[in-house]
Amino acid sequence: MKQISVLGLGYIGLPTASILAANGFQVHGVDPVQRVVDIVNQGGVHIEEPGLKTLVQAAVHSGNLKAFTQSQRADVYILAVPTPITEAKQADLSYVGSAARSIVPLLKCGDLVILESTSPPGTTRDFLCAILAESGLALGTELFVAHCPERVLPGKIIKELIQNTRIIGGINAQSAELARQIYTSFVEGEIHLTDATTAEMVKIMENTFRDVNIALANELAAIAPNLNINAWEVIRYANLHPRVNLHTPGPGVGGHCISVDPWFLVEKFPQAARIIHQARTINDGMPEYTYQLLLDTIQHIPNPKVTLLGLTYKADVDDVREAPSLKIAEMIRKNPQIELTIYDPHVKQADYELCGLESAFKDSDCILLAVDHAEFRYINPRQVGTLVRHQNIIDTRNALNQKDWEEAGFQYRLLGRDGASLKLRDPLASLEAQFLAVH
Ligand code: SAJ
Repeated sequence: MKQISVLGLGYIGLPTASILAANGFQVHGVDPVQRVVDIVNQGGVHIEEPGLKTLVQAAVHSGNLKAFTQSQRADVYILAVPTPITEAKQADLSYVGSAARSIVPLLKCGDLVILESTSPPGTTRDFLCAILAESGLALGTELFVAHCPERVLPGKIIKELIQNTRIIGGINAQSAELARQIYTSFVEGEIHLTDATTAEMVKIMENTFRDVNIALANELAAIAPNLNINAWEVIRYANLHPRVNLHTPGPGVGGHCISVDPWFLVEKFPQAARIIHQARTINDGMPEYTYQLLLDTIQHIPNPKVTLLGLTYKADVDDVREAPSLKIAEMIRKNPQIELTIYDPHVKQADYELCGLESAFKDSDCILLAVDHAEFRYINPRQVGTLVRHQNIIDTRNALNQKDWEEAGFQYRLLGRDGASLKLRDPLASLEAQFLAVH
């Protein structure tokens, strides 16, 4: 049985390492953070994801999964490290680079290296292979290399790791075939083989499709109030058509994937990637749009206190990376007139001081729901009504029952139906500004 090293024990690496261990492989999980390594070796988890704790516990107790801070010799190396973007919206491949360099001295003839991190097209063939070539092994005959992008949805990672279709792109056919042999051990979905650059592009286009579609929904959300109609209702009815799948508007697109990956194309192909760039700009402008909706709601209240519900990048996760609510909170904090309290039942550590539910509502003048956590649907509007100073609530995710809140005396405002005079960030103006800033 082959030994596998998984580099990076985050949202993708840890579940992947655990599933491989549960399927009988000897797995070394590698992460530079000692705390992460210690937690995993005790059978624990450092991130919130349904089912992950049980899986890690079983993998560690079986003796098949051990975590280390240093790269370990193996037969197969899976790189599952972050590929963020810089301030200038350029891909930061430094984590891929250092993970790859750390295994170069360990590589031997016949080994397989798989990159799972979402990467700009050409990364595997050009960037990764150039580093691995330092091993002296002939790529494609002595050392095999493939890109197998992760495609799982946070919140459903374990289920999707097993059930989703996988696309494996090799630097040659043999590399792809060897990678397939690893994934067939746990993937129940289909496995398709292609070249590495196509696999990279498939993954980026999946997330770009979603980003452009969300931008379209956000445009609709800005149009609908001017017609005195509800964007959410338009979406619901349009989606009854068999070939329409409009996404939903919101306070912005967060996370480490959809708000990042489309930039990989804009950076490489600024002239061609026009719609992609505009969609990014519209979605990046949504926290600002939401903040305007808030100001519009509280304009007549002196020294208002605002309660922000939700700090994570989406519902029912604990991940705050690129979260639109962080940006909204920042804008509120910069306004000396407004006092801010934040409540999020999923977030344990953050740069912001979080409150308990009751103290978050106490004397509030406006509640702003920025994340549709399941818990928020069970908040009792009548109880909240006794705590607040003014009964205003803004729902940016169409998550609450309007009737219940109105019956309890609240003024309920919905992003996509209210705020007729508000403007989206001008995509063309900022397109030009960003283009000049980057190039
Ligand atoms: N959002 C909207 N409207 C929508 C859908 C999402 O505003 O209709 C917002 C969310 O609130 C969130 C952001 O977009 O802020 C992204 O959330 P998401 O649930 O769409 O996606 P992620 O980032 O959690 O996971 C995506 C998934 N990609 C696709 O569905 C095409 C996942 O399958 C990928 O594996 C993951 O990116 C990744 O790692 O790349």
